[in-house]
Amino acid sequence: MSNENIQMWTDLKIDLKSHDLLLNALGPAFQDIYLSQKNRPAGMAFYDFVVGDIHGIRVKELIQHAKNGGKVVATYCVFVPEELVWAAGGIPVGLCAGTQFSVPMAETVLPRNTCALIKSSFGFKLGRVCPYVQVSHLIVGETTCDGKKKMFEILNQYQPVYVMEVPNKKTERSRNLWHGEVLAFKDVIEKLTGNKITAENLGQAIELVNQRRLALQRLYNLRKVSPVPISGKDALLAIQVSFYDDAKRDTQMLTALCDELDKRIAAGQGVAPANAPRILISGSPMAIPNWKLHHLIESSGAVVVCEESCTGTRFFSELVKPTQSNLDEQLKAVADRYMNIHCACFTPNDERFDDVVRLAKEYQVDGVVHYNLQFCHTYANEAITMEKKLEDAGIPLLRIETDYSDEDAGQLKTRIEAFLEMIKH
Ligand code: BJ8
Repeated sequence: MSNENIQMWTDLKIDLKSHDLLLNALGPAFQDIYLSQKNRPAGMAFYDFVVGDIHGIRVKELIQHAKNGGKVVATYCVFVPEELVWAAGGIPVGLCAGTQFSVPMAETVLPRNTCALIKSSFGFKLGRVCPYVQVSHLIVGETTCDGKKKMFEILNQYQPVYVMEVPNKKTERSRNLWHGEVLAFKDVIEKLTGNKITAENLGQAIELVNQRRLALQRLYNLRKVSPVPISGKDALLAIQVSFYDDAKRDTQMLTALCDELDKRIAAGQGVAPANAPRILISGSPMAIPNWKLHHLIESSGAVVVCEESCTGTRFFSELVKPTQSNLDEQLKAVADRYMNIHCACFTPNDERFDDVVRLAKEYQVDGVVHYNLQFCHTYANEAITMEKKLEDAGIPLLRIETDYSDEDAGQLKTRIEAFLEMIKH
């Protein structure tokens, strides 16, 4: 660890002792789960480097941005329209909330029967172990679920939080409400940054984020091929990094990775044998460093080829419709795009079930694993309907409910192996 980094973390009021423990745990886990994989694309070296310096270079960039008068806006959900932040000269950062490490810290305040994602994110602030939280000027939350929205009230006692109201239905009235929320968010961001959002800078921001979405679409399309040229773990890591890396650089690195995968496909080079079971994971998002389920599945001889989640297709499958016209229409296009994220917070949410059946066919999967974090009631309830829809489509489903700890890893592995056996026969 460089002295420069230690000074930077000290300036950010990081609890260095806890932070050391966090980084010391991450290194061996990454070695075991990622670096031990065989036959990885060379383009993954960039992502390995990013994780190897996870609290270093990018944090330095954000601090430099702040020193230049820029603002950093942290988010926990793909509903927050990042285009507005980029347009006003800010940098949006999707906060990671995927480690068990910070869960016990959160449990000193939050109810234990809260989902791991909420506890992990809150624990990061309480324990002062995340430089991305520390460097951000504003945290933007949303009302997607009760646990989150109540946690944001408490988080606001530690750091400024602004909450966007996400409607629960997809009616015209709800769309209008959401449109109003996007307009209000524009005012908040303009006030924070001191910069006006114009048709010109918003147009550029829409293009910037759309380009990254297109690169991710390309990556996912390449995973439809058999044998698949990249592991599910590596694809997951690439998308997790997209949440906080610079959007332009991210698009470039994704494009380079996809160019390499094209060559692999042309050479018939896969990461798993062509007959390895192909799995789609659907459900709760997996924030970095949550690699648990992918690792269990891929170390059991299958390969994950798609994620229907917010760290998957829901993050990039819809573009903002580019419009040459005025700011009002651009803001409307942004609002419309975000209303097409089929999160389980909506009722009804048939589009998500339709998506999973469609994706299962497009990616030629042998089975779907439905993943929901313990105490997440929206996804747990949708799993019931999902099971029925997939049964009707003749697609096997395994329902997994878990948290971030490794306590149930053995039991889950047994269930996954049994599921894969069933698929093979
Ligand atoms: S758009 S999925 S990122 S809300 S898992 S905290 S729902 S109790 S994460 Fe999500 Fe936005 Fe929806 Fe996507 Fe609550 Fe459930 Fe926890 Fe969740």
